[in-house]
Amino acid sequence: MSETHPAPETQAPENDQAATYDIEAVQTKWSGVWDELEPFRADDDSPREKRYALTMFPYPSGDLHMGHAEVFALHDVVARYWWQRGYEVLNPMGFDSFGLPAENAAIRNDEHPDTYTRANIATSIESCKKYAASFDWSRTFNTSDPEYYRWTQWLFLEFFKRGLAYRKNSPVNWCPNDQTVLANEQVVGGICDRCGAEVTKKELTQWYFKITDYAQELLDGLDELEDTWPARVVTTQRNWIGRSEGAHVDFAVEGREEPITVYTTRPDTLFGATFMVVAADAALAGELVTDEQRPALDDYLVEVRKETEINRLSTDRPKTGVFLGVHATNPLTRTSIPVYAADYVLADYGTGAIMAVPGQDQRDWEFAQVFDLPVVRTVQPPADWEGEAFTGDGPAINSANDEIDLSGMGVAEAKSTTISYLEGQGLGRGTVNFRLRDWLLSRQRYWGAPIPIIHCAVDGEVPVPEDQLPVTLPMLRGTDLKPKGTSPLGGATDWVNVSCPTCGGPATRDTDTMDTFVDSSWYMFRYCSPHDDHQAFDTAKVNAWMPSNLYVGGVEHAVLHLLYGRFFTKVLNDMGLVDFREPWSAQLNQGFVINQGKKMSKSLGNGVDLGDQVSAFGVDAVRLTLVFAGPPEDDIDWANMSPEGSLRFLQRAWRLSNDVTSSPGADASGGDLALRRTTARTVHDAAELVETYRFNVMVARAMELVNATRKAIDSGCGPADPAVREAVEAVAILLSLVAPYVAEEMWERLGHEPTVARAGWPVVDEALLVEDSVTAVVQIQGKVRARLEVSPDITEADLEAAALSDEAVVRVLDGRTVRKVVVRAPKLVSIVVEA
Ligand code: ANZ
Repeated sequence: MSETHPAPETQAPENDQAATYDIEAVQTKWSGVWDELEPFRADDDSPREKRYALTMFPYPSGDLHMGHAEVFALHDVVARYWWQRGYEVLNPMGFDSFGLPAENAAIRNDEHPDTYTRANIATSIESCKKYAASFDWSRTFNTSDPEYYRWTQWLFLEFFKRGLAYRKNSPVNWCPNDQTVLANEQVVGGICDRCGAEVTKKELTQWYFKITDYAQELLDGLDELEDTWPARVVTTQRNWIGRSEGAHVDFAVEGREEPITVYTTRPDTLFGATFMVVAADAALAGELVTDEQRPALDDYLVEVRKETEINRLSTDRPKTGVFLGVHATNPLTRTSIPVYAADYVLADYGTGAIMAVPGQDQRDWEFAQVFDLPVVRTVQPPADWEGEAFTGDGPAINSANDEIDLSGMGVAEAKSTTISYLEGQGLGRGTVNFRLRDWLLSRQRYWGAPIPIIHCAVDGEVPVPEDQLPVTLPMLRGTDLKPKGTSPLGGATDWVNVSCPTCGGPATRDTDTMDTFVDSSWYMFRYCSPHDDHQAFDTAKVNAWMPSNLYVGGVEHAVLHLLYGRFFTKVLNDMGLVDFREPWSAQLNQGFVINQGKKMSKSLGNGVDLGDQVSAFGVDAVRLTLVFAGPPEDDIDWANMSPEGSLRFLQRAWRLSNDVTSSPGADASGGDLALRRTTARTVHDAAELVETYRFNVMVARAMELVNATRKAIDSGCGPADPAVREAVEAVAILLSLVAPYVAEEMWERLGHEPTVARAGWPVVDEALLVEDSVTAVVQIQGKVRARLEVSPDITEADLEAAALSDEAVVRVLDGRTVRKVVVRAPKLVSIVVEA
């Protein structure tokens, strides 16, 4: 690709410092050339080593914005660098095209969501191409295409067959605005993360993926990602999975056969359990309550159902609850303790019931104050302790009976002693608990992949036979799609009513659709064989390309998408369909593009339009500005950026390519040594800087090289020196990672065939990296008196001699007697003289 041909005749006049290139003309010219050459088409059969550069595919909500511009520019540095280093690079792009915005737009405009989706996708692709993102467009797809969601449905059925997709009735998160259920991951602080409405609870039968089966493994897998994933993503996932170690303890209930089992992380405090609390909305509360107390519980439940989870767990709310009319027995103190129902215990965590230890748990303490219940401390607080519940470590007190004595033990020892005792007595057992819940995947909305299940009165939940996939969406549009609490698909009766695949009797289709996070949990596999119509993906190809070597995207996906994709990968590995268990080896999170210190928003009127920026400064200058702004993880305040300055730099770099007068292929070995060293050092460091994601520093170094080359042309070796050509070619290749249009233009002016994107990384002559002199400092009485240029391997004796014979040193010594000379070759000579 880098064969040479004579330099074009259209060169600008030498040293014409005012010459500039025509941005529009350059962009149009090279877009056409790249369309023809397709330099970024990934070849499955290439003998080169493979690299997979993945960036999170967008939701097609309109045209590209500054956020896309940033992430694509950063991501492209790495993808293009890998090509230059000789890898075969898979860098695909597609669209996560199911979801609510298209559906809401369809209702507004009385059209089909597909119309809106397709129009946006076409605009986005055109903009991506103009933006010169190095995606392989031959592999693109949309998750809303039946050719794609056919396989989403197939995967759902595979999960179903393995017991990993199931239906259950339970209280779920309900968004009253979007009229659909939400996964726990989609509720942030009690608020719907899509529309901002307050989320309530509703009792519904819904589909779940059994992600909890993989809780421990999802946690363990993080260990191997620790060095290559952003620390905050790893920590967020760990916390979300939320492993805790504790015990299940059984409390016998007076007048009832089954005990109440609680989950506790503090079995050591069991002697201090003076009452019990059951989640008011757990089935257990209804089972335990006496007839006398039932009306009180029912009244209370009405209040509880209005509360968000976040409020229920908050520590600074007055405690409320209802006595259930029953008592249980503390298995260690053997005393009778009352059982309450309250909202601060959640129905779907642990067992939905707790032993309350007011001496050691603040919420229990507060509850005990309201209901006037006894407090028994079981851990001795420090002497100066003035607080309420003491949650720290300390010696156990009040913790003995005739069989077990914890007195004086610290928390850890008391825990394990208690667990052994309970296990021996059959009263409890040590256990591990996870905060992670199963993934609620069904949605009561139209624009998603239909759940491929048929409900039959005789055969129950029957999978749609594989040869009948995909179950395509029935044609609904406009107001038919209005949310009404149940899925709009229910209204398409012709579509809903089918015969049972097993018995042939009357049956109905499941009318829910899958959460869009199901679509995006496996898209990275599909890119490896995107048009395969026999299978979801080709295992051999996936194993050849994956795991992906870098995943670039927003930190907002730390839990949802990144956890679900990891879960899918583990299941697919268990199915024998992929030979790895983590899909993304390394990850980079970009910051936000903000303006005037604030998030861009319509209401603040501080939005920056990408199209306007590109029109004013060109694609290259916008990309360069975004990459040069700072470390990729940091936010970029556009108000502080200077795309004008970026453009000026690019023009300066371009002018260099006009000045070179040596021929392509000229031997640089006899060229100006200083410039050759600068070029070699820059290229060498640039590689390391890209590999460690310090792209901004790489750009700064390219800028320095441009300045050094300009100096060499104007006042040093002149434009004919082959070292100048070597430097300018290096500049073009470095710029090809960031500013592809101007880099291509330079490359052509330097007499090469397109494309610079595949020219290959410049070969660095290692000898040029060796410094041939270092500066040695000579001090007399601690004061620097001279600097000597010496060889890096000078001996101590030679360095001492050189220092003592230096003119400035001789002058300062002025004949005084030297008492001591300390030599640290090659950098320092320190001379001490008689006072
Ligand atoms: C007694 C105890 C004493 C507790 C003590 C804590 C401190 P993590 O670490 O988050 O797993 N708990 C158990 N199930 C609950 C539920 N469904 N709703 C609300 N709280 C629940 O928390 C486990 C602790 O949270 C358990 O340990 C239990 O209170 C409470 F000094 O048991 B503990």
